[in-house]
Amino acid sequence: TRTPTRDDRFSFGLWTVGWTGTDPFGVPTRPALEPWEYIGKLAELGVWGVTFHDDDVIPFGADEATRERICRRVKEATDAAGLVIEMVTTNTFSHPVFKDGGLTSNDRGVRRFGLRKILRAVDLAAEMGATTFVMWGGREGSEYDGSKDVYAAFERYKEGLDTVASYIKERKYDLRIALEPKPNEPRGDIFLPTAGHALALIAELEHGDIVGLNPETGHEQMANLNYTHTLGQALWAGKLFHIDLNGQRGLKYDQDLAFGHGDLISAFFTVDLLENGFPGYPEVPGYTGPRHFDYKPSRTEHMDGVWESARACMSTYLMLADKAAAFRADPRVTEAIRYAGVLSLAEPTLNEGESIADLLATEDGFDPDIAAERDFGFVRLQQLALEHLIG
Ligand code: 3MF
Ligand code: MG
Ligand code: MG
Ligand code: MG
Repeated sequence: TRTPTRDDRFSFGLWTVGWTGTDPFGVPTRPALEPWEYIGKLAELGVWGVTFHDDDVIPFGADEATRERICRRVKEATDAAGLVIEMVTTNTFSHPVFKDGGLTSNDRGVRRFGLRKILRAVDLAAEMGATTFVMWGGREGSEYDGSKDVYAAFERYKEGLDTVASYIKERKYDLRIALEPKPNEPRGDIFLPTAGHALALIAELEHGDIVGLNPETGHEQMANLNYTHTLGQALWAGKLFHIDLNGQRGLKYDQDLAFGHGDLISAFFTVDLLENGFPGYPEVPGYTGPRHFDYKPSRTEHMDGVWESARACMSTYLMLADKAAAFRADPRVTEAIRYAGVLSLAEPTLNEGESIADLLATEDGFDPDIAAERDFGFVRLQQLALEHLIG
């Protein structure tokens, strides 16, 4: 197995390795370390960057002096370790004040407080040199339909996002917002349950040009969706600003397993897309951002197991990248892809300059019954992928 290096651009949320094992049914199973201890250890593992929520490093409600002191210490630690702080985000879900949301709470005072907290985190992100500002609205939603005016909620979501985006522009920060969709948990239903919902909201924004997506493997899979398709559509839309890689086994609570420990075939094609882009469009730049992990080291593990699991995320990614490269280079795969017609999907359906009338007038000698006899060989292609994956 390859050892990760900075060139692989792996990054981890401090809240991932920093998770002490608290869940709705149990207390912590591991100690909490200081932010700089995680930073040093991650650097040793070959990680390139770290990310965090404001509250992961600055205690909620800390005074200005404490905030300053901690921020300086975190920045010094990452600089000393040679790590990049590539993304910073806000926590608008832990404190009870956010129990009905931050930007879409029914309580206007809470919304104003939430917006101030987010704007301050934007300043923090810029100060730390981050280029992405993720917004996961985990408490934006409801349990009961009668409790929320959905029209108003989207008005307020739009107002909030446009306020944050216009602040970034006004301050001339080199920052882009990445919305993180999730269908449920902790709310019964969360607004922006899928990447598609988030793209639809972005299209309605005034400052949507600097707003994109941060799709998480498990979040899409919790909605029974195909994560690789989500990444593909986000890339096509020019909106794949950031990613949260992890593992999820089917329709359950948010498992946040190590990357690859959920649906392995899906993980293979996720890595294939991230590393090799679209087969029919070699000129289209694929994803160039950080390979960011958002997972939870299972609460059964000691601290050693925490580092083991962080290493597992990276090494699985690298193994899959090698296998995807071998898959793409295999002449049998090239032939199966040709046979399957994968590349011909890149050809426009209309001829250049052809009018709709021309299309309607020609039959091209096309016989649907003959075309219906075509074999695509998709199963053979998939089996070749599997051979590369586990063979
Ligand atoms: C929850 C998440 C969040 C977000 C985080 C970063 C706590 O399911 O995935 O992690 O990723 O807020 O934006
Ligand atoms: Mg998550
Ligand atoms: Mg998750
Ligand atoms: Mg996430």
